[in-house]
Amino acid sequence: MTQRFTRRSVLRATAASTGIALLAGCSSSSGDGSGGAGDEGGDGDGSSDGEGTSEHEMRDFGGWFDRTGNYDGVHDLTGQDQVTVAVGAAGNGGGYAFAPAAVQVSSGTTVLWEWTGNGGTHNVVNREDGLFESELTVSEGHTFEYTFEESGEYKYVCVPHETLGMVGVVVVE
Ligand SMILES: [Cu+2]
Repeated sequence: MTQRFTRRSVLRATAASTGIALLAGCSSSSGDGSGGAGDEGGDGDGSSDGEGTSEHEMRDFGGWFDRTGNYDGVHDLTGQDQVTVAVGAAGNGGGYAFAPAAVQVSSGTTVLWEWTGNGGTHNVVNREDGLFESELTVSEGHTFEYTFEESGEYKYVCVPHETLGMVGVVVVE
């Protein structure tokens, strides 16, 4: 069921364009099962250099991210009660990105979208299923949250900037 074997080559290609961080996680393959993911702490503001050993599987989602310049694979953030996604992160020609654009979480996880204040007015809209729709606002520090209970893939967009590639997905396992 897992598709891990494709990841290595994909990561290599990705690293060429996004730089550094991705290489760290994929070279050591011996099972050090303990604790890799606990990278809280030192959460400096704004910098978008990867989060250590996150796995970034480059899934296609039916072309969902074809216009999304900042899509860098699915960030595996499973096992956390809450996950934060920036709204108005740098990307797509300005502050027109969700970051990370794609996250994988465990069921029961609350995703918290937090506005950076950059890129103008944004919102977070799950149009496919109509499960959630945030306010349309520019306010830095504004937050919107939704708790995902059922497994599936939940695509969402920023309506004003969708055509620029400001879209995202939450994968719930
Ligand atoms: Cu937007």
